[in-house]
Amino acid sequence: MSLSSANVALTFKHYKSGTKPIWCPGCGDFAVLNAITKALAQLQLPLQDVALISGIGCSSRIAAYTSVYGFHGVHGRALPLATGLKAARKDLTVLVAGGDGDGLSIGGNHFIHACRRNKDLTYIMMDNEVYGMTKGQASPTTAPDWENSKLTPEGTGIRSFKPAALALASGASFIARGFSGDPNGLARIIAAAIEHKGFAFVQALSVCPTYRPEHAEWKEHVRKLETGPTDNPMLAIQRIVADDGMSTGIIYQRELPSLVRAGNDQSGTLAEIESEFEL
Ligand SMILES: Cc1ncc(C[n+]2csc(CCOP(=O)(O)OP(=O)(O)O)c2C)c(N)n1
Ligand code: SF4
Repeated sequence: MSLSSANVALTFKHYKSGTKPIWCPGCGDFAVLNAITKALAQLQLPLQDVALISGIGCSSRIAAYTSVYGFHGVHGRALPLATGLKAARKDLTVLVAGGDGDGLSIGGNHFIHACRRNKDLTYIMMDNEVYGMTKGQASPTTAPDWENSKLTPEGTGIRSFKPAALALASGASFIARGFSGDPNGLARIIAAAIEHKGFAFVQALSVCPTYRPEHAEWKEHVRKLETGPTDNPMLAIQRIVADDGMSTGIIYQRELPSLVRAGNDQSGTLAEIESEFEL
């Protein structure tokens, strides 16, 4: 019997697997894990109705730390895995999580197309502006003047992506930003993202004390957005470009069509899906 059907109120602890995370002390990913599990508890989603798909990176380990269905995939391929799962199992709430490297370097092409397809997925990008797992290389969100003495001694000299702008230009229908230093605020954003029908993108600023210790300063700069969400893309892009990337809240939310062809309900029982592959 599932916990929910036994009428037990689920707390965030029910959504944790009990496996101890091996993240470094102070890693922002602990707070993102708390925010995701709090959001699931807020929505009282039955454990067996949720799946969390991730790629590879420190942040992508998160799938193992929750008790919902999980798939720790390959680097940069979390979104196509999740898209396939959602196509086959429309009834599941599908969350996707990973790092800025996973989602914007090797997985960048999948990111823009996932936004465009607008499938009902919640994508949480844990943005620490660095490749943590492989020991501190610059990522697509690293500022051009970040001097990593060993690898990029004079900075990359390459302009960084603004993930929210990229998501908007690519067609995402929900765009928000949260911060590991405010797990309750991040949980509320993730809950709203899950409830949104369509592709919801949440950029979770997540500190990496090991390779970006200067991000301890983020807590001085992060602030709440002064405005509520808009459904006007022109207004949204103006707000995103005018901002320094440190404002948190829901930036943009709009109802947009999803990639599901009319009359082609892609869901089905396992037996029905299996029968499609019978020779
Ligand atoms: C195909 C492939 N290429 C490269 C790697 C090496 N690799 C593992 S994690 C990673 C980047 C991790 O950075 P990010 O996604 O930002 O996550 P973080 O570790 O910072 O949470 C890379 C390049 C890999 N595992 N597979
Ligand atoms: S290297 Fe950075 S991102 Fe990876 S676990 Fe340590 S603090 Fe977290």
